Amino acid sequence: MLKLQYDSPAMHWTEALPVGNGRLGAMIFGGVESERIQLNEDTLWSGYPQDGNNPEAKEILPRVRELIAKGEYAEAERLSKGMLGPYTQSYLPFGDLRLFMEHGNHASSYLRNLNLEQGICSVKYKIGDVEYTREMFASHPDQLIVIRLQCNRTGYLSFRANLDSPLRYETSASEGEYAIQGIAPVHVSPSYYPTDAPIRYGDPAKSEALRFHGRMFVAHEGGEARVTHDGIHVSGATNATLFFSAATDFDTRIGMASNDCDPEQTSKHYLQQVKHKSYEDVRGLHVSDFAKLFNRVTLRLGESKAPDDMATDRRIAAYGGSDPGLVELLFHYGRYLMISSSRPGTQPANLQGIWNEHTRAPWSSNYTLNINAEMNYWPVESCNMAEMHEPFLDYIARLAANGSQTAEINYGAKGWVAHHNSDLWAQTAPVGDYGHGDPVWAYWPMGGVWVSQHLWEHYTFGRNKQYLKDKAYPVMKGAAEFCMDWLYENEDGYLITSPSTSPEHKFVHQEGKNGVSSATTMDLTLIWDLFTNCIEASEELEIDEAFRNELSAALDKLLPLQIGKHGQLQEWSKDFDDEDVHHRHVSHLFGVYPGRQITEDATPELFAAAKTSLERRGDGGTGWSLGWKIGLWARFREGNRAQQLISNLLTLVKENEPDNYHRGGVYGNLFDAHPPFQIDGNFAATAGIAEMLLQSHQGYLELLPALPDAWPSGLVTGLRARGGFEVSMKWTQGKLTEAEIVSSQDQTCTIKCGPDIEVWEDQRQIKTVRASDESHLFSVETGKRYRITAK
Ligand code: FUC
Repeated sequence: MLKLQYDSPAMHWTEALPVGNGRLGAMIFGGVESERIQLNEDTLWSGYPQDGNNPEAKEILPRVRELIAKGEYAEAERLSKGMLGPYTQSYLPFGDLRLFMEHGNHASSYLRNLNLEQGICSVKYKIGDVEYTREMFASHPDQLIVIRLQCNRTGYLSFRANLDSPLRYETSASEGEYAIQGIAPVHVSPSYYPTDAPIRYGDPAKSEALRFHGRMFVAHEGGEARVTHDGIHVSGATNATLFFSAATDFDTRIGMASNDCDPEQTSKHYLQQVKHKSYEDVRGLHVSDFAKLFNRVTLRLGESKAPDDMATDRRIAAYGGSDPGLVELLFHYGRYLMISSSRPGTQPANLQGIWNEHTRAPWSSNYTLNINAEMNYWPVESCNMAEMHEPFLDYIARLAANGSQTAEINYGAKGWVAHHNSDLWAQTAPVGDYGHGDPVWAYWPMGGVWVSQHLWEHYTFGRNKQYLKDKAYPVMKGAAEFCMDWLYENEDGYLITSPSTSPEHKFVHQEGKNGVSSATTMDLTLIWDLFTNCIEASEELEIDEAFRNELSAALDKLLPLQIGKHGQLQEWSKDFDDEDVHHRHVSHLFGVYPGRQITEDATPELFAAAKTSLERRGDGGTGWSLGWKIGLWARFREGNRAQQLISNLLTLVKENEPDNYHRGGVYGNLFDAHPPFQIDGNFAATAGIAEMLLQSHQGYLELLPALPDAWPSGLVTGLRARGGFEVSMKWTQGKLTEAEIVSSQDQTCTIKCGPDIEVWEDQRQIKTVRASDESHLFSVETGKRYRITAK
């Protein structure tokens, strides 16, 4: 069984176990006498829609560009602070559901686990000879968090359950239900912004802040239950089920609070729906919903020596690269977390997915667009969770709507722009409190360009033309239109961006260290990617020929990427030295992964230079940085190196370890540790492992491109590839033995893999392809299964 397991309750939040239905999240501690279930609702953020656009930006811009052209970077940087806007708002905790058990704390035979396939967290222990069990899950079909308590002796279950919150709230008891309601702050400052009044509440009568409401009731067998001002009291029962429901008044359709979304009514509605159902029915529905998604992909990477009952935190501590089962668990955990934090209609997974206990969470637990928000969604297409992508794709449309105003007001530009950070309100203005932030991170107008890659990837994996036409292409085109206005010709006739930063990393020049210059490699590769995707999209749709030609012409004039004095792919348009050669961001390697501009076939010199850059960066970095490097080494077809990065990520980080910008790992609950906790590294690891097994960014399927020696035999089923393919593979002694391919449409399929292969349709062999053949090409029909055997 795929599970995380422990033999004691969580002492810290990063040891607690997450469940979620995309909207509601819970972190379960598993305490014996007092249980804490920390709650989240994904629309509960501080603030309200505000105008952060800054018309002064366009006054300042020409002067900044001039200074950069003259090499006066320090002054350009100082001036560019005037182009900034407000910080984003913060993702908030909802509260805590607490259980106070009336059996004390002296337990034996304690076990706690999280079943990844079923999405159920269980706790089991004995008090004397009486065995107590708890099962907890977040049901997507019923939109509830469900807590089942049971004991194996009639009448021995007695407890109280209540709710509280770090936000302003009150509780009440009525109609046999216990409720909590409150209001979010109108403003929460980022944790890194020093201020005396970081959390501000508005006047509750007039505030535009979000209202929240949560409620629960109990169904029990035996004994009695009462609901009072201090919670739900159950005494002398044998089993009891608590159903918890919550909502805010955020209206997804309009992107703000609305009277049409009464959180009390919504919460009551979901509770009402479940009242006539049995626990078994609710559980059954949840398990079938969850397992259906989870079981789309299976993975076996070899035999593990870890004992079956070994606690997961100890297993992480013992990992030395020789426990492929733990890598399987890490892979599946990313899928588990995605299914639990991003469902159609919910908000996209933020820096912490949906799980956050802090009112001032690290980096506001927001959407950080210069890597982290995109990274969250790297595994969704390849790992067969395409519909989990939808919240992010919908959110990009909201960014595009706000971003067209920012483009107009800040830059007088067409199309739409987004910058470094965003939030529930889809802020598109730069952050930095109008001059507080350092432009090296706060000034980065490429957010819209990067997120647009996701619109295209969703199409290229799924091949739904209607989606491309109606949803993806118009937004991609808007991002490209902004770039067409933003790019300008330098004195050599090349198109460049300016001001331009390589996110968060400074360069060293004669007068010091700065972040702002022109035409960083990241800008150029992001724009190449967007323009190329727009060109291919407009060709597929047979529309917009004139615009397509403009984009092609612009691509031809983009400043070429350059190789620097160390043989590295230059990060900046001049061959500056790095502020920190081991810096966590590897932005200039976007064109290798997740982009597709730099490949061995198309650009061999740049590909080699990019590899040199990655060598120079080393194998360290924050959790998410390690995750990115897994995917990059996979693209370089260096399986052992990718495996080394997985091992580095599987370093146990203790809760009390301080924030670290150089070396990450995972916590006891396998959450990615920057540190602090940040979920993107989990998702990048899952995506990176898939990338080691299957690649499709070059117009063909490459089977097992980066298999490490540590996984000599194994199998994977259900991975997806661009072009609309689903692929399963088996290998032994490091070589493919068998594969199966299903296509979502009639087309030709091109395969690249080590050995000679035979292609079978049913029992009929349709083709033999030798490894030495130019193209491994065969025709496929929609929905048919093609078996490939290696010779
Ligand atoms: C960027 C990164 C940090 C962190 C933050 C959320 O600023 O450089 O490491 O991940 O985003």
